[in-house]
Amino acid sequence: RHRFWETQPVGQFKDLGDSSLPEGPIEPPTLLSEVKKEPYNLPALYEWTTCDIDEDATAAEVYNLLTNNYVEDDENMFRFNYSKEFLRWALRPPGYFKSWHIGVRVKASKKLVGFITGVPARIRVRQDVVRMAEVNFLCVHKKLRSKRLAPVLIKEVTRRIHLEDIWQAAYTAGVVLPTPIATCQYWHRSLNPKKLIDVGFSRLGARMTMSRTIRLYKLPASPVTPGFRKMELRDIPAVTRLLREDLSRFVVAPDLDELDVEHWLLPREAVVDSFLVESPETHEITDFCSFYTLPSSILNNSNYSTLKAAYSYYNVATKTSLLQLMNDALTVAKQKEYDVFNALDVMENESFLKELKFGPGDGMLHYYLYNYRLRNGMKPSELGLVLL
Ligand code: YNC
Ligand code: MG
Repeated sequence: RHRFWETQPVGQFKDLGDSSLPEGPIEPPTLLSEVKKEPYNLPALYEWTTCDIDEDATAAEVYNLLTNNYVEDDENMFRFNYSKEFLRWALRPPGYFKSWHIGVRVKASKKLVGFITGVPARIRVRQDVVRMAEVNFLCVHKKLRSKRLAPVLIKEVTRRIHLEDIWQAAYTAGVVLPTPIATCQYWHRSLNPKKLIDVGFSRLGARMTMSRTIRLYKLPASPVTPGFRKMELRDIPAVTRLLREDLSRFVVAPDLDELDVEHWLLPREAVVDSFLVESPETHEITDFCSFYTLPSSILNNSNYSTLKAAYSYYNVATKTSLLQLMNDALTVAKQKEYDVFNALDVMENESFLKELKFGPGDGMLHYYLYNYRLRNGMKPSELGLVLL
């Protein structure tokens, strides 16, 4: 059934109930000298390229490939529209490898038609902190689909990851592959219900009028928690302590140090937003919330071209209730004119989704590990990892 994935060191469907299989790496590392030195063969019309996303021209090519060919919803109404600045953030974390930003070009025209990336991360699985790659942005131009190019891209990124002596990876996909460690659901909280209904993202509820709907989703003009403010450079040590403590509760979570927190969580305009609560009395940092910005192109609508979406990222509540903290996050997202706030049912998120008027989305997000077996599936609430 999965001609490619059946050949890879991933949990296989046939092994799902087998409790005799050990948790941990499926295959041991090989000697670096045994890793293939040459890139995998592409069909004759295509060639490999390493994409330097810092170059404006290359960033524009990647941006255009993804804008026109990347992930769409099931009904082909919306397509992810990652910004260039977002891509630079996502692809250049501490210790990144340029060689893991891989493109495929048409030899004759040099047109970019394929892409895949990895970035390094330390991910903890139970007690075991593992050096991994986070693999993302796999994309093949619409005109070249179903030609088995994706397995070649995946094998090539795997080879280049192995060359850095890394043997495990984490990734998410909307499709079911062998085999998910967890299956999560997106929930959506309307901030601009009129636009969401106009573009077909949501529908007017039964026995609801537009004005009642607008009132239903109304938020305060500003956050209500005393001491709620934007995260700054000086907050990195306190935020790192708060996050490390919180993430220790999950079965799978990133192992973040201060450099990671500076990169992944220090606010960047229209890329990532982070807020915290500083106690007005003790000046202690007690709570933290964050979201990233990922607009979607609206396909075939004459009034609107983009949906401005915020995605819940890492949140920690110790003194403030998570409910109030997330209502403040919704409030700042509304102030910043986002149309919708999205969240997965990972971590503690279930505890606020219904109460804060999120509605379940259609379509699932499956989480995977490469070359690492986890014996039983995990509940979304046991996952402490958000990939972009
Ligand atoms: C997918 N999303 O099952 P089998 S998510 C992984 N992730 O293989 P072809 C995928 N595999 O089943 P197409 C996949 N989608 O026969 C399909 N596959 O074993 C598998 N869409 O290849 C599929 N981006 O080239 C099948 O298919 C084989 O032309 C078929 O290309 C697929 O970034 C794709 O959704 C996704 O651009 C490139 O449809 C194309 O359809 C496309 O004939 C729109 O491929 C955009 C889109 C995917 C977003 C993402 C995470 C990717 C993870 C890849 C796996 C990483 C493994 C770890 C590697 C490092 C290891 C170390 C160390
Ligand atoms: Mg293909």
